[in-house]
Amino acid sequence: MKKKIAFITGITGQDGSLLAKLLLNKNYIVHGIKRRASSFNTKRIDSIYQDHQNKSKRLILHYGDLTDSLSLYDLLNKIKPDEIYNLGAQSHVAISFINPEYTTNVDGIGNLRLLDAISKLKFKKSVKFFQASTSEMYGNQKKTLNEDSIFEPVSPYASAKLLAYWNTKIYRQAYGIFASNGIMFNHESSQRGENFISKKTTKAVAEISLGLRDILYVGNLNSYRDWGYAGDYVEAMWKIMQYKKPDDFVIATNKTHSVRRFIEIAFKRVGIKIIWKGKGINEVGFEKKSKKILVKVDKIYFRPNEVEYLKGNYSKINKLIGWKPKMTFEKLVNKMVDYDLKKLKNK
Ligand code: NAP
Ligand code: G4F
Repeated sequence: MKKKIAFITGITGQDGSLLAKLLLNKNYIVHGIKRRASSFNTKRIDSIYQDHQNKSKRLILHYGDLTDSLSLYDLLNKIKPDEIYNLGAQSHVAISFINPEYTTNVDGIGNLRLLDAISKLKFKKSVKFFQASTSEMYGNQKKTLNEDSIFEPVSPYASAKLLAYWNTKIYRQAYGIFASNGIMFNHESSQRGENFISKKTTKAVAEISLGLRDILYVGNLNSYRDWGYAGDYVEAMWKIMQYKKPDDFVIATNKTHSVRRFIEIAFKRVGIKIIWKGKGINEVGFEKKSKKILVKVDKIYFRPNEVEYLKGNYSKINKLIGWKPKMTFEKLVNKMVDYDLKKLKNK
């Protein structure tokens, strides 16, 4: 049987690397674009790298960028993929306030470049397209969110992603392209970027417990996120692409936890009980036993606009596709702390 061909943007990122592994296990041929960088940016996929000279290789990397229309079109035309997963993005919300134009170019127009390229391909009707949409598009509604909830983005990242979300729907309707949105709530893993709160916390907790660092500095302790496991979420992406028709699906856990709770659980894993004292930017977290201050708030990590509360409802994908998250929140935090501890101990 002919092997399926996938094309992944963002293959060097958290989700892209996990998805590439999933698809290789399913016997796909996987193509991905990596950005030119002055130092190697492929560490998340080094374990699955296959030599260019290997005739039967199933992982093929190309230099590419979501800001470069013609090269995207050329690659798609040559590779003729069955499935395209658009995971490439400037994915940090706080940084989108600092680099808004760039974020809009990559996250918003990047999606349009791909969709427009697909619409010009002879085989456009046989290609499937997945867009990595985000719960950030909902903004501040402080209620459980599903596919029928309205969107009220509050950051340049979220508005760029909303542009991509709508164009995915528009190209589906206008050209009959199989184009689906996964509206994903936060998902983490040991492979998460180090400036997101989950990885930043678990790495700092591991370092503090080994005496390699004194303090974890954070921003808003009181925001809530619906945190799931990235391994479960890439499974959902693949399932959405195998569904009989294109559609939009919330991918979430139906639960929400505060940043404060995340930090408490991470410290608990290394035997430290955190007690909070003070208010606002003067709040600190100290170890109950030693009274040592281990967590401090720094206003540099606050955003000009904050999404205070996110909680999704995954009923639709569960009912139509049979997906549900497997990993619990506490298990996820523990797994991330354990990974960071092991990595430091093996250094
Ligand atoms: P990530 O770890 O930040 O990975 C982003 C990927 O995009 C990296 O491979 C990055 O390349 C690549 N990229 C950045 N700019 C690019 C450009 N101009 N052209 C081509 N590629 C570019 O993000 P993630 O957590 O895996 O998330 C995957 C996708 O899901 C993103 O679109 C994100 O916005 C979306 N999403 C994520 C979550 C979440 O909680 N993780 C939730 C909802 C939606 P480098 O490695 O070279 O930087
Ligand atoms: O980990 P975060 O930076 O993730 P955020 O902003 O929720 O965005 C992530 O999830 C989105 C889906 O909802 C994705 F679309 C997006 O690409 C990304 O993957 O921040 C989580 C919360 C925020 O409320 C933030 O203000 O943690 C708060 N926070 C508190 N202190 C911090 C910090 N965030 C970061 N990054 N660093 C801090 O020191």
